Amino acid sequence: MKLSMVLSTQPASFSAVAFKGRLAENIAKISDLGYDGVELAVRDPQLLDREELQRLLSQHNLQVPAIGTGQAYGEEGLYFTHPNENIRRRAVERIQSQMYLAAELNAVVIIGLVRGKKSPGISDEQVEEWLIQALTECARVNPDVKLSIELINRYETDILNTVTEGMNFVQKIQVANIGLHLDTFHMNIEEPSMVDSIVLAKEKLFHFHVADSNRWYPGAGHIDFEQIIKTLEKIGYNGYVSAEIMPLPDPDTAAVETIKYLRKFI
Ligand code: LER
Ligand code: MN
Repeated sequence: MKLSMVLSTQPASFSAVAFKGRLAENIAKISDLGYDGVELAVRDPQLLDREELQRLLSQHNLQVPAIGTGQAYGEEGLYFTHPNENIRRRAVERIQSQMYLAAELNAVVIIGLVRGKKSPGISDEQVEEWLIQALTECARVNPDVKLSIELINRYETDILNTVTEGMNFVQKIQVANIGLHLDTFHMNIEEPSMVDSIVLAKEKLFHFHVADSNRWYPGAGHIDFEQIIKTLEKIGYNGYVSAEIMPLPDPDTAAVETIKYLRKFI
């Protein structure tokens, strides 16, 4: 297992990201602190200078385990289950564009808030149909790029909150490159047992976010990370554990404390 830190490639309103913008400076910092990778939160791949990004990554010897895509929803209102067909189409195209970037970086594409939420007057069956249609259209673009559906707490979305719901969903659609993504912050709200949930996800677990119960750096709240890391080892998870945390008390302290704490177990 390896450790990464989330970096937003540009300023964004989502709060649980320690580092935003200033790519050269932040990539150097994340590498110097001893992280193996940098997870990138990207609103639109078209806005990125990919050559410069690749240069910085190889200069600082960092991998990109995953690309976060939630800003398309948060900043632009694009999502898979929007009642407007044009918006659903633009959301699919945006994720397909993220998949081309992910193929270059060997990264997983995170399906978080871009799945959307239920709208008044739209049946649950319709929502599920739009979601499956969008996901399968994306998955087909490149079967080698994994799409990881993040289980997100009820206060942020009303579609797929728990690992049980996530497993039922991925088993129903049976697409090899569509799996799950867990985040300890959300699990702390939704899951009866984090250990049981990780075991349930097993080989469908494509990516893993950590934050403590208060969304501060691991060690600042009451989540038992030693047990979580042991369980990830037990199921044979060999991907990244990626810190998606608030920049508190300040970004540098949050990043230093995260790695100091997690290196006890990883
Ligand atoms: C994104 O990874 C996440 O965890 C969500 O809280 C986005 O709002
Ligand atoms: Mn997350």
